[in-house]
Amino acid sequence: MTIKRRRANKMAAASSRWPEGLTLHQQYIGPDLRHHVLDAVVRVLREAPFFTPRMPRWGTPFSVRMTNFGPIGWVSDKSGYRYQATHPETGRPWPPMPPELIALWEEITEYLYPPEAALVNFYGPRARMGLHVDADEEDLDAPILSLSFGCEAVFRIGGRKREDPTVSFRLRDGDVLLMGGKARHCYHGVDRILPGTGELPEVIGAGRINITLRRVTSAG
Ligand code: MD6
Ligand code: FE
Repeated sequence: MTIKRRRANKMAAASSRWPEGLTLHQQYIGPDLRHHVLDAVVRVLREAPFFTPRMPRWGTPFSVRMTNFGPIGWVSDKSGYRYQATHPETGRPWPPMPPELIALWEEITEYLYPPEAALVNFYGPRARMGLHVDADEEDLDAPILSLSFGCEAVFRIGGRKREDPTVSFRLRDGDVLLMGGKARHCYHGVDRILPGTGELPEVIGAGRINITLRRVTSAG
């Protein structure tokens, strides 16, 4: 299984469609870190429960539910996408970013400044995320670091234009995806998750958790 997985990954990486600056670290998160991070997610939910983001203007709900850690968090509603310091429903500040996540960011990105937002996405069995580019950050040089837990996801990434050719691969429990360089500006999304392929703590529910760590403001 591992060999097959590595080969698939190599093949994807060798593909001309694999964006420069995209690195998949498969099964990077060991059991201890996994435990700490998922524990932190369970705790965050008591203070900052999942909310349902909505599309700007029309207010169509996302199928993915969200919450955040850190001084600022990403939200979306009829008035648009943005970062803000408080939960859109409780009005309270987001819980602090767990130190383990800051350490992981430093270890993998080697970026000079720490992350300010950790967006936690929960995918139930039927949730997906359409093709998008993350562009609400002021610091667009900073990479985005993405962590996956629970069920497998079919992740797709293309180029700077929506119609550019794409490459797809699975994101599995414990995988860490680094999106830097050119990849930072590429369209990407989650086509679907594969129900029954992974476990999460019962209070979270069945599905997938994705955490993206982001530097938002331009420092210095
Ligand atoms: C997800 N991730 O994996 C959705 N964005 O559930 C993202 O949209 C994403 O994984 C920027 C960088 C990495 C990502
Ligand atoms: Fe994204």
